[in-house]
Amino acid sequence: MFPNVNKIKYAGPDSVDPMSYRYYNSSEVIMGKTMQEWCRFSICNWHTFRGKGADPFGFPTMTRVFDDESNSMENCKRRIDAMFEMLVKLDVPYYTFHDRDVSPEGKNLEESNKMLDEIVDYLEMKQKETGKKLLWATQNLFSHARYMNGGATNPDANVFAYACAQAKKVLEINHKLGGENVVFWGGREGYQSVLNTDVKREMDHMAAFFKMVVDYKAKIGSNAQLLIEPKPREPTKHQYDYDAQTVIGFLYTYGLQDHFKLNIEPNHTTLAGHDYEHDILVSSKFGMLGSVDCNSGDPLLGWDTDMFCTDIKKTTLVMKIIMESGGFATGGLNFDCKVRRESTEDRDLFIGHIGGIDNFARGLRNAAKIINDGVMDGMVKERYSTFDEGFGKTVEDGKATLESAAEYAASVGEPKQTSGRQEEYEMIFNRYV
Ligand SMILES: [Mn+2]
Repeated sequence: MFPNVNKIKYAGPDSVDPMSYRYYNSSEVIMGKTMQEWCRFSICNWHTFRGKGADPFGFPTMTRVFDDESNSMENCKRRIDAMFEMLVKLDVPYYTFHDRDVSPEGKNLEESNKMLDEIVDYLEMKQKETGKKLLWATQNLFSHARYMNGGATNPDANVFAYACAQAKKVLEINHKLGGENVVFWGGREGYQSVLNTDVKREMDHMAAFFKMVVDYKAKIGSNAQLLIEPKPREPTKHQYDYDAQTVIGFLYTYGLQDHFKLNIEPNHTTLAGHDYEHDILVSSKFGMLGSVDCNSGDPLLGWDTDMFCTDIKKTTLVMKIIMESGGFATGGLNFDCKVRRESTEDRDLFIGHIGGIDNFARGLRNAAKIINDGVMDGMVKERYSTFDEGFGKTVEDGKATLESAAEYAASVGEPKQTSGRQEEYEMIFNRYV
Protein backbone atom coordinates (compact mmCIF):
# COMPACT_ATOMS: atom_id res chain seq x y z
CA MET A 1 0.00 0.00 0.00
CA PHE A 2 2.90 2.34 0.67
CA PRO A 3 5.53 1.45 -1.96
CA ASN A 4 7.46 4.69 -1.45
CA VAL A 5 7.93 4.19 2.28
CA ASN A 6 10.82 2.06 3.53
CA LYS A 7 11.24 0.71 7.03
CA ILE A 8 11.75 3.71 9.35
CA LYS A 9 15.10 3.43 11.10
CA TYR A 10 16.81 5.14 14.02
CA ALA A 11 19.28 7.64 12.54
CA GLY A 12 20.23 9.65 15.64
CA PRO A 13 19.53 13.25 16.72
CA ASP A 14 21.53 14.79 13.84
CA SER A 15 19.26 13.27 11.18
CA VAL A 16 17.34 15.74 9.01
CA ASP A 17 15.41 13.01 7.16
CA PRO A 18 11.76 13.28 8.25
CA MET A 19 11.33 9.57 7.44
CA SER A 20 13.74 8.52 10.22
CA TYR A 21 13.74 8.37 14.02
CA ARG A 22 16.03 10.82 15.77
CA TYR A 23 15.27 9.67 19.33
CA TYR A 24 13.38 6.36 19.13
CA ASN A 25 15.86 3.49 19.11
CA SER A 26 13.49 0.65 20.00
CA SER A 27 16.06 -1.83 21.38
CA GLU A 28 18.15 0.72 23.34
CA VAL A 29 18.01 0.08 27.08
CA ILE A 30 17.19 3.05 29.31
CA MET A 31 16.86 2.53 33.07
CA GLY A 32 16.54 -1.24 32.80
CA LYS A 33 14.05 -1.50 29.92
CA THR A 34 14.21 -1.10 26.18
CA MET A 35 12.57 1.99 24.70
CA GLN A 36 10.01 -0.34 23.10
CA GLU A 37 9.14 -1.81 26.53
CA TRP A 38 8.74 1.63 28.11
CA CYS A 39 6.60 3.06 25.30
CA ARG A 40 4.62 0.07 23.97
CA PHE A 41 3.43 2.17 21.01
CA SER A 42 0.18 1.35 19.26
CA ILE A 43 -1.56 2.53 16.08
CA CYS A 44 -5.34 2.87 15.95
CA ASN A 45 -7.49 1.65 13.10
CA TRP A 46 -10.17 4.35 13.30
CA HIS A 47 -8.36 7.67 12.84
CA THR A 48 -5.44 6.40 10.79
CA PHE A 49 -7.26 4.06 8.41
CA ARG A 50 -10.89 5.26 8.58
CA GLY A 51 -10.35 8.98 9.15
CA LYS A 52 -10.74 11.00 5.96
CA GLY A 53 -10.61 14.54 7.26
CA ALA A 54 -14.33 15.06 7.87
CA ASP A 55 -15.08 17.50 10.71
CA PRO A 56 -18.33 19.02 12.06
CA PHE A 57 -18.13 21.64 9.29
CA GLY A 58 -16.90 19.76 6.25
CA PHE A 59 -16.81 16.56 4.27
CA PRO A 60 -13.84 14.22 3.84
CA THR A 61 -10.78 15.68 2.15
CA MET A 62 -8.63 12.57 1.80
CA THR A 63 -8.51 9.72 -0.67
CA ARG A 64 -6.51 6.64 0.22
CA VAL A 65 -5.05 3.96 -2.02
CA PHE A 66 -6.16 1.34 0.52
CA ASP A 67 -9.79 2.49 0.67
CA ASP A 68 -12.32 2.34 -2.19
CA GLU A 69 -14.95 4.05 0.04
CA SER A 70 -17.17 0.94 -0.01
CA ASN A 71 -18.50 -1.03 2.95
CA SER A 72 -17.31 -4.32 1.49
CA MET A 73 -15.38 -6.97 3.40
CA GLU A 74 -12.62 -6.72 0.78
CA ASN A 75 -12.22 -3.05 1.58
CA CYS A 76 -12.09 -3.76 5.35
CA LYS A 77 -9.35 -6.31 4.73
CA ARG A 78 -7.41 -3.94 2.49
CA ARG A 79 -7.42 -1.31 5.24
CA ILE A 80 -6.19 -3.98 7.66
CA ASP A 81 -3.40 -4.86 5.21
CA ALA A 82 -2.42 -1.18 5.18
CA MET A 83 -2.46 -1.04 9.00
CA PHE A 84 -0.17 -4.05 9.38
CA GLU A 85 2.15 -2.72 6.69
CA MET A 86 2.41 0.51 8.66
CA LEU A 87 2.99 -1.35 11.96
CA VAL A 88 5.89 -3.23 10.35
CA LYS A 89 7.37 -0.17 8.62
CA LEU A 90 7.19 1.98 11.77
CA ASP A 91 8.41 -0.83 14.08
CA VAL A 92 5.28 -0.40 16.25
CA PRO A 93 4.27 -3.55 18.19
CA TYR A 94 0.54 -2.95 18.87
CA TYR A 95 -2.73 -1.89 17.27
CA THR A 96 -6.23 -0.99 18.51
CA PHE A 97 -9.73 -0.99 16.99
CA HIS A 98 -13.47 -0.56 17.58
CA ASP A 99 -15.80 -3.37 16.47
CA ARG A 100 -17.52 -1.10 13.95
CA ASP A 101 -14.46 0.55 12.44
CA VAL A 102 -12.73 -2.71 11.67
CA SER A 103 -15.89 -4.41 10.34
CA PRO A 104 -19.20 -3.10 8.93
CA GLU A 105 -22.54 -2.79 10.70
CA GLY A 106 -24.90 -5.42 9.23
CA LYS A 107 -28.67 -5.30 8.89
CA ASN A 108 -29.00 -6.96 12.31
CA LEU A 109 -26.80 -8.03 15.23
CA GLU A 110 -26.37 -11.55 13.90
CA GLU A 111 -25.10 -10.33 10.54
CA SER A 112 -22.79 -7.75 12.18
CA ASN A 113 -21.30 -10.45 14.41
CA LYS A 114 -20.84 -12.83 11.48
CA MET A 115 -18.91 -10.23 9.49
CA LEU A 116 -16.89 -9.31 12.57
CA ASP A 117 -15.93 -12.98 13.04
CA GLU A 118 -14.60 -13.11 9.49
CA ILE A 119 -12.56 -9.95 10.08
CA VAL A 120 -11.24 -11.28 13.39
CA ASP A 121 -10.01 -14.41 11.61
CA TYR A 122 -8.25 -12.12 9.15
CA LEU A 123 -6.69 -10.06 11.97
CA GLU A 124 -5.53 -13.26 13.66
CA MET A 125 -3.85 -14.35 10.42
CA LYS A 126 -2.15 -10.94 10.05
CA GLN A 127 -0.96 -11.06 13.69
CA LYS A 128 0.64 -14.47 13.09
CA GLU A 129 2.20 -13.28 9.84
CA THR A 130 3.78 -10.15 11.36
CA GLY A 131 4.14 -10.84 15.12
CA LYS A 132 2.13 -7.68 15.84
CA LYS A 133 -0.27 -7.72 18.82
CA LEU A 134 -3.59 -6.26 19.90
CA LEU A 135 -3.27 -3.65 22.68
CA TRP A 136 -7.04 -3.34 23.03
CA ALA A 137 -10.37 -3.59 21.32
CA THR A 138 -13.46 -1.54 22.17
CA GLN A 139 -17.13 -1.35 21.26
CA ASN A 140 -18.59 1.60 19.41
CA LEU A 141 -21.73 2.50 21.39
CA PHE A 142 -22.01 6.06 20.09
CA SER A 143 -22.03 6.30 16.27
CA HIS A 144 -25.18 4.39 15.30
CA ALA A 145 -28.52 6.21 15.55
CA ARG A 146 -29.78 3.64 18.10
CA TYR A 147 -27.26 5.05 20.58
CA MET A 148 -28.33 8.70 20.24
CA ASN A 149 -29.45 8.68 23.91
CA GLY A 150 -26.48 6.62 25.08
CA GLY A 151 -25.51 2.95 25.29
CA ALA A 152 -25.28 1.65 28.87
CA THR A 153 -27.05 4.80 30.13
CA ASN A 154 -29.82 4.80 27.53
CA PRO A 155 -33.27 5.25 29.08
CA ASP A 156 -34.53 2.39 26.84
CA ALA A 157 -33.70 -1.12 28.15
CA ASN A 158 -33.78 -2.46 24.57
CA VAL A 159 -30.88 -0.19 23.60
CA PHE A 160 -29.08 -1.06 26.85
CA ALA A 161 -29.36 -4.74 25.88
CA TYR A 162 -27.92 -4.01 22.41
CA ALA A 163 -24.96 -2.25 24.06
CA CYS A 164 -24.43 -5.31 26.29
CA ALA A 165 -24.52 -7.58 23.23
CA GLN A 166 -21.78 -5.54 21.53
CA ALA A 167 -19.66 -5.51 24.71
CA LYS A 168 -20.08 -9.30 25.04
CA LYS A 169 -18.90 -9.83 21.49
CA VAL A 170 -15.89 -7.53 21.95
CA LEU A 171 -14.83 -9.42 25.11
CA GLU A 172 -14.95 -12.63 23.07
CA ILE A 173 -13.02 -11.40 20.04
CA ASN A 174 -10.49 -9.52 22.18
CA HIS A 175 -9.87 -12.76 24.07
CA LYS A 176 -9.49 -14.69 20.82
CA LEU A 177 -6.93 -12.17 19.49
CA GLY A 178 -4.98 -12.06 22.76
CA GLY A 179 -5.85 -8.39 23.33
CA GLU A 180 -4.22 -7.18 26.53
CA ASN A 181 -7.01 -4.74 27.51
CA VAL A 182 -10.61 -3.86 26.67
CA VAL A 183 -11.49 -0.15 26.66
CA PHE A 184 -14.81 1.50 27.53
CA TRP A 185 -15.12 5.05 26.32
CA GLY A 186 -18.61 6.29 27.18
CA GLY A 187 -19.16 8.24 24.00
CA ARG A 188 -22.76 9.21 24.73
CA GLU A 189 -22.89 8.08 28.38
CA GLY A 190 -24.03 11.42 29.73
CA TYR A 191 -26.92 13.83 29.32
CA GLN A 192 -27.97 17.00 27.57
CA SER A 193 -30.85 18.20 29.77
CA VAL A 194 -31.66 17.66 33.43
CA LEU A 195 -35.35 18.00 32.50
CA ASN A 196 -35.56 14.64 30.72
CA THR A 197 -32.88 12.70 32.62
CA ASP A 198 -32.82 10.50 35.74
CA VAL A 199 -29.11 10.82 36.45
CA LYS A 200 -29.00 8.33 39.34
CA ARG A 201 -30.77 5.57 37.40
CA GLU A 202 -28.46 6.11 34.41
CA MET A 203 -25.35 5.78 36.56
CA ASP A 204 -26.79 2.71 38.31
CA HIS A 205 -27.39 1.19 34.87
CA MET A 206 -23.83 1.98 33.79
CA ALA A 207 -22.52 0.23 36.93
CA ALA A 208 -24.81 -2.77 36.21
CA PHE A 209 -23.38 -2.91 32.68
CA PHE A 210 -19.82 -2.92 34.03
CA LYS A 211 -20.68 -5.66 36.57
CA MET A 212 -21.98 -7.81 33.71
CA VAL A 213 -18.74 -7.13 31.83
CA VAL A 214 -16.66 -8.22 34.84
CA ASP A 215 -18.69 -11.43 35.24
CA TYR A 216 -18.57 -12.37 31.56
CA LYS A 217 -14.85 -11.68 31.33
CA ALA A 218 -14.30 -14.17 34.17
CA LYS A 219 -16.68 -16.67 32.57
CA ILE A 220 -14.75 -16.81 29.29
CA GLY A 221 -11.39 -16.96 31.11
CA SER A 222 -10.09 -13.66 29.78
CA ASN A 223 -7.23 -11.92 31.61
CA ALA A 224 -7.60 -8.66 29.69
CA GLN A 225 -7.40 -5.51 31.81
CA LEU A 226 -10.66 -3.52 31.69
CA LEU A 227 -10.13 0.21 31.14
CA ILE A 228 -12.47 3.22 31.33
CA GLU A 229 -11.53 6.31 29.31
CA PRO A 230 -12.66 9.58 30.92
CA LYS A 231 -13.93 12.57 28.95
CA PRO A 232 -15.78 15.59 30.36
CA ARG A 233 -18.07 16.60 27.49
CA GLU A 234 -18.57 16.30 23.74
CA PRO A 235 -20.68 14.75 22.32
CA THR A 236 -22.99 15.05 25.37
CA LYS A 237 -22.90 18.16 27.52
CA HIS A 238 -22.34 16.30 30.82
CA GLN A 239 -20.38 13.06 30.41
CA TYR A 240 -20.51 10.80 33.48
CA ASP A 241 -16.84 9.79 33.12
CA TYR A 242 -15.74 13.43 33.53
CA ASP A 243 -12.10 12.92 34.49
CA ALA A 244 -9.80 10.48 36.30
CA GLN A 245 -10.89 11.43 39.81
CA THR A 246 -14.57 11.23 38.84
CA VAL A 247 -14.13 7.75 37.32
CA ILE A 248 -12.11 6.50 40.30
CA GLY A 249 -14.88 7.81 42.59
CA PHE A 250 -17.52 6.07 40.43
CA LEU A 251 -15.60 2.77 40.55
CA TYR A 252 -15.31 2.89 44.36
CA THR A 253 -18.95 3.90 44.76
CA TYR A 254 -20.10 0.79 42.89
CA GLY A 255 -17.41 -1.63 44.17
CA LEU A 256 -15.74 -1.93 40.75
CA GLN A 257 -12.32 -0.55 41.73
CA ASP A 258 -10.49 -3.88 41.63
CA HIS A 259 -11.68 -4.69 38.11
CA PHE A 260 -10.98 -1.51 36.16
CA LYS A 261 -8.13 0.85 35.51
CA LEU A 262 -8.12 3.98 33.34
CA ASN A 263 -7.21 4.74 29.76
CA ILE A 264 -6.19 8.39 29.86
CA GLU A 265 -6.45 10.58 26.79
CA PRO A 266 -4.68 13.89 27.48
CA ASN A 267 -6.88 15.75 24.96
CA HIS A 268 -9.86 14.77 27.15
CA THR A 269 -7.92 15.83 30.26
CA THR A 270 -7.39 19.31 28.88
CA LEU A 271 -11.09 19.49 27.89
CA ALA A 272 -11.83 18.82 31.59
CA GLY A 273 -9.89 21.97 32.45
CA HIS A 274 -6.75 20.22 33.66
CA ASP A 275 -3.14 20.26 32.49
CA TYR A 276 -2.17 17.69 29.85
CA GLU A 277 -0.50 15.34 32.35
CA HIS A 278 -2.98 15.75 35.23
CA ASP A 279 -5.13 12.64 34.76
CA ILE A 280 -2.07 10.48 34.01
CA LEU A 281 -0.58 11.68 37.29
CA VAL A 282 -3.78 11.19 39.33
CA SER A 283 -4.54 7.71 37.99
CA SER A 284 -0.89 6.67 38.34
CA LYS A 285 -0.65 7.80 41.98
CA PHE A 286 -3.76 5.78 42.86
CA GLY A 287 -2.55 2.66 41.04
CA MET A 288 -5.21 3.09 38.35
CA LEU A 289 -3.18 4.04 35.26
CA GLY A 290 -3.81 1.38 32.66
CA SER A 291 -2.99 2.92 29.29
CA VAL A 292 -2.65 6.25 27.46
CA ASP A 293 -4.22 7.54 24.24
CA CYS A 294 -1.26 9.80 23.61
CA ASN A 295 -2.76 12.69 21.64
CA SER A 296 -3.12 16.40 22.33
CA GLY A 297 -5.57 19.22 21.72
CA ASP A 298 -5.34 22.76 20.43
CA PRO A 299 -5.95 25.34 23.17
CA LEU A 300 -7.36 27.83 20.67
CA LEU A 301 -9.91 25.40 19.23
CA GLY A 302 -10.91 23.89 22.57
CA TRP A 303 -12.42 20.70 21.18
CA ASP A 304 -11.26 17.12 20.74
CA THR A 305 -8.82 17.69 17.88
CA ASP A 306 -6.86 14.43 18.52
CA MET A 307 -3.53 15.83 17.31
CA PHE A 308 -0.17 14.11 17.54
CA CYS A 309 1.66 15.54 20.55
CA THR A 310 4.48 17.89 19.52
CA ASP A 311 5.17 19.43 22.94
CA ILE A 312 8.42 17.99 24.34
CA LYS A 313 7.71 19.37 27.82
CA LYS A 314 4.44 17.45 27.94
CA THR A 315 5.93 14.18 26.70
CA THR A 316 8.75 14.57 29.24
CA LEU A 317 6.28 14.99 32.12
CA VAL A 318 4.17 12.05 30.94
CA MET A 319 7.12 9.72 30.51
CA LYS A 320 8.47 10.72 33.94
CA ILE A 321 5.17 9.70 35.55
CA ILE A 322 5.06 6.43 33.60
CA MET A 323 8.69 5.59 34.46
CA GLU A 324 8.23 6.43 38.14
CA SER A 325 5.31 4.01 38.29
CA GLY A 326 7.51 1.24 36.84
CA GLY A 327 6.10 1.41 33.31
CA PHE A 328 2.95 -0.01 31.76
CA ALA A 329 1.72 -3.45 32.78
CA THR A 330 -0.79 -4.17 30.00
CA GLY A 331 -1.21 -0.69 28.50
CA GLY A 332 0.82 1.40 26.11
CA LEU A 333 0.99 4.69 24.22
CA ASN A 334 -1.79 4.43 21.65
CA PHE A 335 -1.87 6.99 18.85
CA ASP A 336 -5.54 7.93 19.06
CA CYS A 337 -4.46 10.73 16.74
CA LYS A 338 -5.37 12.08 13.35
CA VAL A 339 -3.48 14.17 10.86
CA ARG A 340 -5.09 17.51 10.01
CA ARG A 341 -7.74 17.45 7.29
CA GLU A 342 -5.43 19.58 5.13
CA SER A 343 -2.68 16.89 5.38
CA THR A 344 -3.97 14.76 2.57
CA GLU A 345 -1.02 12.64 1.48
CA ASP A 346 -0.34 9.08 2.69
CA ARG A 347 3.14 10.32 3.59
CA ASP A 348 1.55 12.65 6.17
CA LEU A 349 0.19 9.59 8.02
CA PHE A 350 3.74 8.30 8.42
CA ILE A 351 5.20 11.70 9.34
CA GLY A 352 2.51 12.17 12.02
CA HIS A 353 3.34 8.85 13.66
CA ILE A 354 7.12 9.23 13.29
CA GLY A 355 6.91 12.65 14.95
CA GLY A 356 4.64 11.33 17.72
CA ILE A 357 6.91 8.35 18.40
CA ASP A 358 10.03 10.50 18.40
CA ASN A 359 8.52 13.12 20.73
CA PHE A 360 7.62 10.50 23.33
CA ALA A 361 11.02 8.82 22.88
CA ARG A 362 12.70 12.17 23.47
CA GLY A 363 10.44 12.67 26.51
CA LEU A 364 11.58 9.27 27.78
CA ARG A 365 15.25 10.23 27.42
CA ASN A 366 14.62 13.57 29.18
CA ALA A 367 12.66 11.91 31.99
CA ALA A 368 15.41 9.36 32.59
CA LYS A 369 17.90 12.22 33.10
CA ILE A 370 15.54 14.01 35.52
CA ILE A 371 14.97 10.83 37.53
CA ASN A 372 18.66 9.87 37.56
CA ASP A 373 19.79 13.35 38.64
CA GLY A 374 17.14 13.39 41.38
CA VAL A 375 17.45 17.16 41.87
CA MET A 376 13.76 18.02 41.56
CA ASP A 377 12.60 14.93 43.43
CA GLY A 378 14.96 15.86 46.24
CA MET A 379 13.45 19.34 46.36
CA VAL A 380 9.92 17.89 46.48
CA LYS A 381 10.90 15.47 49.25
CA GLU A 382 12.37 18.36 51.24
CA ARG A 383 9.17 20.35 50.74
CA TYR A 384 7.19 17.69 52.64
CA SER A 385 9.90 16.87 55.18
CA THR A 386 7.93 18.19 58.19
CA PHE A 387 5.73 15.11 57.72
CA ASP A 388 8.75 12.80 58.10
CA GLU A 389 9.05 13.16 61.88
CA GLY A 390 7.37 14.48 65.01
CA PHE A 391 3.78 15.71 64.74
CA GLY A 392 3.74 15.38 60.91
CA LYS A 393 4.63 11.70 61.13
CA THR A 394 1.76 11.06 63.58
CA VAL A 395 -0.57 12.49 60.88
CA GLU A 396 0.75 10.09 58.23
CA ASP A 397 0.60 7.20 60.70
CA GLY A 398 -3.07 7.98 61.39
CA LYS A 399 -2.35 8.71 65.07
CA ALA A 400 -2.98 12.46 65.16
CA THR A 401 -6.21 13.95 66.54
CA LEU A 402 -7.66 17.46 66.39
CA GLU A 403 -6.64 17.81 70.08
CA SER A 404 -3.02 16.77 69.42
CA ALA A 405 -2.90 19.08 66.40
CA ALA A 406 -4.26 22.03 68.39
CA GLU A 407 -1.80 21.38 71.22
CA TYR A 408 1.08 21.17 68.72
CA ALA A 409 -0.03 24.36 66.89
CA ALA A 410 -0.15 26.27 70.19
CA SER A 411 3.34 25.03 71.13
CA VAL A 412 5.08 26.09 67.87
CA GLY A 413 3.27 29.36 67.21
CA GLU A 414 2.77 31.01 63.81
CA PRO A 415 4.22 28.75 61.05
CA LYS A 416 7.28 30.14 59.27
CA GLN A 417 6.55 31.07 55.63
CA THR A 418 8.11 28.62 53.13
CA SER A 419 8.44 29.48 49.45
CA GLY A 420 6.95 27.10 46.87
CA ARG A 421 9.87 28.03 44.54
CA GLN A 422 7.85 27.26 41.40
CA GLU A 423 10.05 29.42 39.14
CA GLU A 424 13.13 27.51 40.31
CA TYR A 425 11.45 24.17 39.56
CA GLU A 426 10.51 25.45 36.10
CA MET A 427 14.06 26.68 35.51
CA ILE A 428 15.51 23.30 36.50
CA PHE A 429 12.92 21.38 34.46
CA ASN A 430 13.81 23.40 31.36
CA ARG A 431 17.43 22.28 31.68
CA TYR A 432 16.29 18.80 30.68
CA VAL A 433 14.10 19.65 27.69
MN1 LIG B 1 -9.20 7.95 23.04
